[in-house]
Amino acid sequence: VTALEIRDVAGVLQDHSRLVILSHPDPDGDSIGSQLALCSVLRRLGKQAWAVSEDKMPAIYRFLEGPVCVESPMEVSDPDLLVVVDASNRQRVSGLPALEASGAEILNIDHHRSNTRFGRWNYVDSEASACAEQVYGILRHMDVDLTENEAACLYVGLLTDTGAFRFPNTTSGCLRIASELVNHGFSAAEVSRRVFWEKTPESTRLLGLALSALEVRHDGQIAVMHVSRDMSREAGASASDSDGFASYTKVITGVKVGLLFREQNGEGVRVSLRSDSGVDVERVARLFGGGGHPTSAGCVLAGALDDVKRQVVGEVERLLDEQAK
Ligand SMILES: [Mn+2]
Repeated sequence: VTALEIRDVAGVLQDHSRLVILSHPDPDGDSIGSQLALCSVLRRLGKQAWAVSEDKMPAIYRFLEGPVCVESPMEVSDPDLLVVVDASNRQRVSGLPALEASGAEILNIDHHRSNTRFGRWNYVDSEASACAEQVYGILRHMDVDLTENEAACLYVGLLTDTGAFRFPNTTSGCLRIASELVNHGFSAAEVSRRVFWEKTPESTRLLGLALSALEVRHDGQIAVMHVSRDMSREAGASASDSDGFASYTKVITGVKVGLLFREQNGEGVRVSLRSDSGVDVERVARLFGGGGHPTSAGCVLAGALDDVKRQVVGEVERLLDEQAK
């Protein structure tokens, strides 16, 4: 296991010729943007490269595909390097089991504080606002001129991981990189609109149902929102129609922790936790086998919606009470 400096990452990439880029399940803007941009650049450098996932690409990010698409691990043959982006541990890598038999080693590029350094080489920087920021830095070191599409991919990574430049990880470094990316020709306004303000009618109807059932608890410090299977059915919505709802739990004045509970189509309840800096909700997510960042984390629990709510709200109350002491 080797910890890499940014300049060494470029060397590892250059030393290999058949590279697979993987990331976490439930793809998001940062995982997809980092995968597609890196894959596209590596191909332009004359390498064989694949961006791979076993998970479905959310429709809102499909406009980033074109030069490169996210493929199934089955499409890959004989890789010599597995590049994992934006995943904190080996269990959080979609498609990895299918590729590990190749014997190819792992290069781990990530910005989660909880990263387990699971690669042969590890470039972990928890100060980076998004994995896309790390990828941008690596490509700068390689003196790569980005295409418009590659720049848009990395911009989407920054945009989504900072909640449209609202979260505490919105640093001057991140904004400087965003500015440099916008110089490559894509429209920042158009990208924001596609990612955040283009909802299906079903999604909008579902948001209305979820907002009318929102509750504020614990002296106004915890907001609890849920999306039940019944609500989804009533709105005619699909699973991805509730993506992004978690942000709405944090808009109420005085709320320190926002929680979104989504009943899955299969088993279990998906929980999204949001907070201001100072309240580390990743600790709660980790108690339930999940993870993420201090102000934005998630986990999936087995059990009925009400039971899951009770368990998670209980732990958040404990955390807030502990901090109030
Ligand atoms: Mn990320």
